[in-house]
Amino acid sequence: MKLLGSVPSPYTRKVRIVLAEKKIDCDFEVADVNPPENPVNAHNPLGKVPTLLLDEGTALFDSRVIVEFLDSVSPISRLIPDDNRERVAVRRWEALADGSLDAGLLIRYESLRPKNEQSAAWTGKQAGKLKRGLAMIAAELGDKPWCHGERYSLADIAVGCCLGWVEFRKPGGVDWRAEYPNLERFYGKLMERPAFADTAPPKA
Ligand code: GSF
Repeated sequence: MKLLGSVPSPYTRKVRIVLAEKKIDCDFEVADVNPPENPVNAHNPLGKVPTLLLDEGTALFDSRVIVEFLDSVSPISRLIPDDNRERVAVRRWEALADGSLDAGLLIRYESLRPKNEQSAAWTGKQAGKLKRGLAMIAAELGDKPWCHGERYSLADIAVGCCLGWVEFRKPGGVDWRAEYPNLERFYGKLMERPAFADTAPPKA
């Protein structure tokens, strides 16, 4: 198996953390998806990372499909519960974290366009989504040790990748550490895990 990804990509980080927690061996190849014609297009028409190449040739995307596949191939450290209601709760956390990130990425992509083409209204709309997303994450986590239930799961991984990337890129100047002490505590605890520490985004 080979994972096409990039180090700063938060969705790639989610997959790399799942691989590490589940002790699954996988090659990692850095792929630059910035140019319209890029090496990922041949495997994934969307030209996005992460994309996972299976040994028999199938390419899996996006990160949600990849992590579901990885969790099912090894019984070590199950990260997505079997029970329907529990699974939906964990995947809802993932949708909240990934959706907040999606808004953050749109802010960043907009900021990279020529200044005179940037829309303050568009950026403001995405910033609203990101801020409401983080507010919900902080409120639903509260003082609990984990996002869902009594144990570490994909919910914590997804939220941690969202926090790590928002801190790295600071889209719209959002600073969750200043606003939410519980998220600071939570991210600090996640970073004690080698899977998190080893995949941290580069210092901005
Ligand atoms: C999002 C992947 C994505 O936007 C997933 O895998 O969960 N829903 C997808 N990846 C970005 C890189 S990133 O993580 O910052 C990407 O590939 N962008 C290139 C593009 O053309 O959008």
